[in-house]
Amino acid sequence: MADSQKTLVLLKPDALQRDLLGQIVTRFERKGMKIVAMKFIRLSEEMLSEHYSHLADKPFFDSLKKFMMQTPVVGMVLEGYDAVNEIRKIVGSTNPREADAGTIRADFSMNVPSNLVHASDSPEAAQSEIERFFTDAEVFNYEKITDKYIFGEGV
Ligand code: DAT
Ligand code: MG
Repeated sequence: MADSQKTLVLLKPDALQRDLLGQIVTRFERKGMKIVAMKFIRLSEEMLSEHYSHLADKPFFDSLKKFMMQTPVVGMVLEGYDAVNEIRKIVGSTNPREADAGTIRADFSMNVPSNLVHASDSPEAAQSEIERFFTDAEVFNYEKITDKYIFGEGV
């Protein structure tokens, strides 16, 4: 998997409450993204203050953190070509009503903060977010029999 990239995804409390975990994971799987880490995470206020530090001065900062602590979230690390951009494309724009049809946010949600999914927005953010939520031992390197079809140069 030369030049592949890793990105961090969180399936938010609304995804869990609405029984959409499977459908969302399926969208990443069907693209060919490899799930290299996955677990439940109970987010703390400290973790969220770091994770959403770019929003610290927004009026919705506290309610956003409360929303994210309502239930555990599902954290995932996905690997594939241009994973950061490709996953953001599949997830769609922040405001679900501005997101393109066919994206997760447009197809399954209508408002913020309940837009179902977090996805890293740059390779730098992906690296620090993966380190924030996962240890090295929790991120797996493994081969799948489909790798040559998905990541190879043709068959
Ligand atoms: P994204 O999640 O697309 O990377 P972001 O980093 O700007 O977007 O914001 C993080 C989350 O904060 C977003 O997914 C939902 C919430 N949010 C953003 N804008 C908001 C607003 N105006 N009111 C309430 N929540 C908002
Ligand atoms: Mg963001």
